[in-house]
Amino acid sequence: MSELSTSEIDLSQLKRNQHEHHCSESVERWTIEQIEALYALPFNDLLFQAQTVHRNHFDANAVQVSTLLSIKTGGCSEDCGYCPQAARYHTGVENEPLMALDDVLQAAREAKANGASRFCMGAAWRSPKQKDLEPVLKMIAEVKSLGLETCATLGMLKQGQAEQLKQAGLDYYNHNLDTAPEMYGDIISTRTYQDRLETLDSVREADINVCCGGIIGMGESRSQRAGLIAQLANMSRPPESVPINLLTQVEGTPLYGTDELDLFEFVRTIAVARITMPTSYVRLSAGRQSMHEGIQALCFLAGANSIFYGEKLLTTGNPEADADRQLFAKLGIHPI
Ligand code: SAM
Ligand code: DTB
Ligand code: SF4
Repeated sequence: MSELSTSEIDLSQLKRNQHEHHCSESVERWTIEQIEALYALPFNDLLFQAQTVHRNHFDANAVQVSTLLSIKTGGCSEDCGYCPQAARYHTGVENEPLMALDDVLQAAREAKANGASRFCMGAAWRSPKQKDLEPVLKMIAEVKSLGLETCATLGMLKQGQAEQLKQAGLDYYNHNLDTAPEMYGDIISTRTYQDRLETLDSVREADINVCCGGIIGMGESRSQRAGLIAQLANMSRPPESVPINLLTQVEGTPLYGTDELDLFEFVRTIAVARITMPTSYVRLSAGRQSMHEGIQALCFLAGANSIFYGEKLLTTGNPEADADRQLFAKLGIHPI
């Protein structure tokens, strides 16, 4: 049990934390104990705090809308225990070549016509080879010229690659920490937490916005969920975009069959991310297909203000665009 009483995690504490954030690069803004104390609040108190923080920084009825496209699917050499695209697991996902530029642009035009403001291109690579990066740079430049924000998630970056992506017009790079440091080795063995932090540093140094979050529902403890949030919130600059994914269990992956997370715990995680990262967009990411509209509405109340929009994530399903339009209309949410 945490020794902090919940009254210590009040809004004045939050304000102090935010102040420190602007004054120092090295302050540990959030301890795991403080984050656990947020998790332990009565649900309504937690949501009230999160919504209050949210309203101080954002339009409470605006949700950013991104569309994902898997530009290179399957056949990945890594062993991420959640991922249907790892070649070593038998999930039915085939190894496909990099998509042709015209097909990517067609998908981007459709995403824009459907109301997306950002187009995220994902590739099942450990790290892009230079010969693979060249055509992706072209895709980024062309997608950008359609008037969309661009995002890419291509794995670890080597020296100089982030700069090339920036030059091509990349607005955001997605690279997730996925879980708390002490849980990480149980999920992935083919690259380290430190590798991930180094890629994130290169992205920052190249002046590309950072999109970084994780997955919950992988069998972690609440304290480990708090550990992931602490890693993100204590970055010298927290990520501009924080995707919170609920594990989508895919048959054939090692994490298939993990006990399902209580969805109120998912909502709590969104609220805790919102409170600890007040100026970041918090994205309600994978897993929406297994969430009733009521749970999604609670996530928006808890401060989620971004979603993936369109029938598919990378290889798994996402709610129909029509269903999302209706949900937004019912909640009076406008897409941005
Ligand atoms: N290969 C690159 C990498 O790993 O950085 C980019 C694509 S990878 C699929 C992007 C992220 O998707 C992962 O870091 C993970 O957080 C998320 N993801 C993958 N499979 C998932 C699943 N089954 N459920 C939830 N999130 C998942
Ligand atoms: C992120 O955090 N979630 C997205 C995106 N970044 C690339 C991916 C979710 C993938 C879900 C499993 C799949 O569709 O393959
Ligand atoms: Fe490969 Fe990325 Fe999937 Fe890991 S998450 S197996 S690196 S595609």
